[in-house]
Amino acid sequence: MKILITGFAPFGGEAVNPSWEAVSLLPDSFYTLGGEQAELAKYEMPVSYDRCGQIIEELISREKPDCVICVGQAGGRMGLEVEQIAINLKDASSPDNDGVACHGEPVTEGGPDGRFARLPVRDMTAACRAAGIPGKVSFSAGAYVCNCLMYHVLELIENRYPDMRGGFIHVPYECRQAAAQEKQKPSLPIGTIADGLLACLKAL
Ligand code: PCA
Repeated sequence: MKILITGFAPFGGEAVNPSWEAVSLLPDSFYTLGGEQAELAKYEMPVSYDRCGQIIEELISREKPDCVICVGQAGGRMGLEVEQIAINLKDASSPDNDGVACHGEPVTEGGPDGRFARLPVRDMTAACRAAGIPGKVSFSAGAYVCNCLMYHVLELIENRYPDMRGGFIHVPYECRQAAAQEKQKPSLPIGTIADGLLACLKAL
């Protein structure tokens, strides 16, 4: 099985994004819990509403993966969160890294309001917790660029790649980011975030 996995570039004034840092620590190849060999193709995504859809489309057509897992930072969350749903909405107080701000626009004009992950979200979070790392299913990926990318992936699955699986995992701050803030925020060491991601992937 080939898995296309992406993390995001830093945004919002942060020096690092734990999603990309953790993805880059993952092994290139491993065995799933079912004994299947999995190969990873890793890419860093820009934090851009307008470009993320086209880039993931190009990556999918180049890599021809069996599964697409996009990973992003969700500062303030306690553990890894496997997203159940992407919504057809772009709405956030902060602009993206291209300076684009969205306040209530759809990801895709005329698209369905929501699209469910094409992943075993419960098995993945259970595997994460079994590895000793906090994880849960989340019912909101927000309405910023992560949700936008997840919506695009699920739209591509529905319209062009019906046999492909795909979805999104949010990760918390890594410890250095939390340590830089005076107000206490939950965080995990970057190696632990990577271990949690690998546990999730092994449940595919
Ligand atoms: N997190 C943001 C966008 C990029 C990232 O890592 C989000 O949750 O939308």
